[in-house]
Amino acid sequence: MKLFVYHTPELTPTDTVPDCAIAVDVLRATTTIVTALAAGAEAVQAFSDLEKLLQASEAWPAERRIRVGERGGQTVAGFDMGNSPFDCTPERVGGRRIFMSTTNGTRSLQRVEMAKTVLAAALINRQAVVQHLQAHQPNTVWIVGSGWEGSYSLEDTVCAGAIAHSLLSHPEDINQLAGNDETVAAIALYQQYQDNLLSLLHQASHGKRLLKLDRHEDLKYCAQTDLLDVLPVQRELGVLVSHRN
Ligand code: 3SL
Repeated sequence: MKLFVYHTPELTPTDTVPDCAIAVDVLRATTTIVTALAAGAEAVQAFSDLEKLLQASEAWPAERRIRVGERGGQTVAGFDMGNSPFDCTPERVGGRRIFMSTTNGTRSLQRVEMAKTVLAAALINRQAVVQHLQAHQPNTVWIVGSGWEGSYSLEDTVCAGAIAHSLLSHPEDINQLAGNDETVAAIALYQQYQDNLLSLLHQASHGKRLLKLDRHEDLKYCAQTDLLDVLPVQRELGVLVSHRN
């Protein structure tokens, strides 16, 4: 297995697709996707474009859909929910399809949607992702951070590092596993912060943005590792369902 970390969707190669692509948006889209599926949502359908989301969701029975829209950390006017994982209770999302568009996370999912296998990862489901990779041994894996509007984010890189680090049986295996320098750097970031992930999220620029919006509890939740044994897998273009390990 060769693992490549890309910090943003824009940095992924455009002339090839991997066997397995893993989209990461710790704050907060992929954390919310994992939580919604754990709470019994039928599926999460991701859109980068709000208009396309509204059109597609119109065709779905109103009582079986939830429209999640986030821009700049805030709920989009007219949408049912913003992007907080705390909104994803079984009462609210159980049995429903989530139609979701967020500033960055749904864009990275869309960027890798042509890969043979597409997964969504966050810190809260790190172990579920690792188990899948260990069981299936794809030849090439991309972990794609969502960043913020084209720029680097600490929280997505540390999650990439957490996944990569768990794949190493011995430290020297890094030479075999790492497909690019970003992978080595992500592992080093994780090693530095693994016992203090919440403080890293507090230092992250998007973490600071969310704290200004009073989302302290969201950061605490998103900083937890291996909380849920849920693996979001793309079943059809843009539609993620839960694959329980
Ligand atoms: O950028 C995104 O996709 C969102 O996850 C941002 S937020 O955490 O909902 O503000």
